[in-house]
Amino acid sequence: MSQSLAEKFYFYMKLGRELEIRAKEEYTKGNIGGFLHLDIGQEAVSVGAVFGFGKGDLFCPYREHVLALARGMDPKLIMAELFGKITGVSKGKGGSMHLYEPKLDFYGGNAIVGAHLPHAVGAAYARKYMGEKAGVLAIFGDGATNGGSFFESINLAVVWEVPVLFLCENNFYAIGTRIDRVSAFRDIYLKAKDYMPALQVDGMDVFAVYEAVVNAKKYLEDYGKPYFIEAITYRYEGHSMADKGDYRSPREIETFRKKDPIENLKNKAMQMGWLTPEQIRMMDEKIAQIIEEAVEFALNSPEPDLEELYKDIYCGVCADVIP
Ligand SMILES: Cc1ncc(C[n+]2csc(CCOP(=O)(O)OP(=O)(O)O)c2C)c(N)n1
Repeated sequence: MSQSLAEKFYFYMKLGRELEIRAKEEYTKGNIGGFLHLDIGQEAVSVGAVFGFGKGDLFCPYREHVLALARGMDPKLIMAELFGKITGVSKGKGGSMHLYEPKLDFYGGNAIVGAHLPHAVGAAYARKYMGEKAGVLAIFGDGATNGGSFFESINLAVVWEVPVLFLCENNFYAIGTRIDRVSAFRDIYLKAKDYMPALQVDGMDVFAVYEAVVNAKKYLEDYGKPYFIEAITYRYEGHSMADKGDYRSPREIETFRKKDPIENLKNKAMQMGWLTPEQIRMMDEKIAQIIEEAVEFALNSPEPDLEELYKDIYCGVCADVIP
């Protein structure tokens, strides 16, 4: 069990990291424009959460590349979306913050901080109403927990008794603002503790995140009510490509780099005999090839036609009625 999980976790965390390292490079070459928020350092939360949750709808913030990969989105479609190409998962019209694939129950990528939390509550209400048990996973940053939509969402989730797992990635910063300057609570889970079961987990340890989410998912399924997890993590890069992140001390960054989630997993897996150096080498090779193919695919894909501007704006009946 631990062996196959370790393999899966390593593969997706490393794939996520390499995809983002390459995306950063392509951004500086001018092949990617607009916003680009990297998850580097936070991969254990994304991968542990998606695999721990299993079946169910996902509502994500704009830092969602690794979440999408773990959910099964094709790296080629992700890279093409970052490049703004028509072959991208959102036809090149969304970019980095708007990866979206209903076939994977992956409902974004949302650029507005905390805006997806009410969506998640609504979706969970609908699923429960239809007699489905799976529930909904809503992921967001610590900054989002200072906004009204967060408190409205946790409140309604309790009042309506809907199965949402609220998972906060606490990386201590909302852009350049450190948590203690804007939040009355440094431990974010305390904001939800009086509403629902709420706990804190080491977000640099993929097994810890996975286990916590598996337990939470069981609670959602058994009781049909919400649950809260705060994962303590860190982003190594700036908030986005426009931010160097130099408001943080080198010592602070170094402290978290020493807890690197991928290195830690690798060392633990080798110590425990779950993975051999040869298996890791083979996965690394495969990942390098996947990234290369994704970039080739994105580079060789066309941009959307101008008429695409008028498509995918209205849905269903409106699309037929409104020219
Ligand atoms: C409603 C809203 N207010 C402000 C912004 C500008 N903004 C973009 S990201 C961000 C910080 C959010 O921080 P956090 O929720 O901790 O997520 P992280 O970037 O750390 O993953 C802000 C304030 C926004 N996009 N939406």
